[in-house]
Amino acid sequence: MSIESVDVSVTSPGRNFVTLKITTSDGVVGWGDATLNGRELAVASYLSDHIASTLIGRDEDRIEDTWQYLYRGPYWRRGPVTMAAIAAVDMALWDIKAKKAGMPLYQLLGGASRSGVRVYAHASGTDYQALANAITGYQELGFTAVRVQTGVPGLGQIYGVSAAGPGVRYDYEPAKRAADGRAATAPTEETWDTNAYLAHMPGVFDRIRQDFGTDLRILHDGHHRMSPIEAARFAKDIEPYKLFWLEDCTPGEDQTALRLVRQHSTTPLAIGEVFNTVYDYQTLITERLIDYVRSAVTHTGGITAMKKLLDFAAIYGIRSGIHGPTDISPIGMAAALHLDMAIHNFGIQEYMPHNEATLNVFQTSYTLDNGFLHPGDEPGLGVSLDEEAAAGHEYTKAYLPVNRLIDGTVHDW
Ligand code: EZ4
Ligand code: CO
Repeated sequence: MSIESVDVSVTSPGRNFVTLKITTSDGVVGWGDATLNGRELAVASYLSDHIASTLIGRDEDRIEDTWQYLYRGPYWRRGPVTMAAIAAVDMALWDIKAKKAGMPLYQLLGGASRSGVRVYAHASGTDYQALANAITGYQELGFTAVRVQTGVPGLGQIYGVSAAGPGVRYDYEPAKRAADGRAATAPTEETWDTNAYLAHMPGVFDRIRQDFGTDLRILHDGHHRMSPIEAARFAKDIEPYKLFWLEDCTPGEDQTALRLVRQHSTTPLAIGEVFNTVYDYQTLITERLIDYVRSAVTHTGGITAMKKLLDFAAIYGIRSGIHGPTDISPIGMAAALHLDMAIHNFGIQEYMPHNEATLNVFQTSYTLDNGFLHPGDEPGLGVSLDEEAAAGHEYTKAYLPVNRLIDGTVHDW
């Protein structure tokens, strides 16, 4: 049998998603996620203009060969656009193979290493009380791990903090359309002050430990905003609060920055949501500078590449913490859950529930039970796109924000 058609669709049920559909000559359909937040059409074009025709007639069973063909073949390698496109093809081919085998994908990856996947939820609030209410709400739902982000006095809207009031938990969406809901023409801009942040956050973690005790797994995301020495001091300052991890404390390109942080602190470190190949981790893993790999399956070349990356990390005692924000479609989320089930060195999985409109467009079979997700036992990934429903949501350009320091200097967002 062979690949008969390759179709790319872009839909926007509240936010944009790029989906790849591969159909074989005997009618088996595989789905892949190629969503790259704020740069969706670049990946859609890479797939439809450059990749699709090269796949027609290929043997759908040759997943490794197809991966190498798309990675090594075109000469130009790596980068988020290329690797998201390869990821979508890879996911779709694994979906097809598992459907043909009549098994959920995690069975083909070695079978279940656990009964469910522990997830962390996103608790945020513009002030401490709103944050504490959100944490309590998640605990009541059965979650055992939360990422905590809060407003910083003197700053306005910042990354990771829901603009809505207390009680609303599931609504953080950084990619912004225009105020009237139509296509944006440029990113919004936010203001940042690292000194204010560094002064404020340790007290927040202190209050959380006082109010919620030692059992709660606390995660926090620094969104690449600290210099190496700032991050080292921060990681040391928050050591008493025993975080599960500190994420993205320094800019992602600078692997050796984390040597300095490591020298000064035992706060566990996670990084990698903007990475796209194992080479972004080479120094980090071999020098044991991190504790968790944060890549998204969608942005790091798919299941084939992620399995190798996580096996490599396992040799160094490093665990998974796969990226799972709402800009990963339910297809990319399912791919993550099958890997999470199968690998030995699973750490934790990020989980931000998709909105109702998204879940009307994508049919999912994963389930949430008391803070643990399970990918379900349908053959394949267990997720599909309702193409008719998807066609009702036209692509609407949205951008991630741009970030500036108080004096106007462009800073990492
Ligand atoms: O800002 O996915 O840990 N999660 C995050 C995310 C990212 C978005 C960017 O598209 O930092 O919320
Ligand atoms: Co992050």
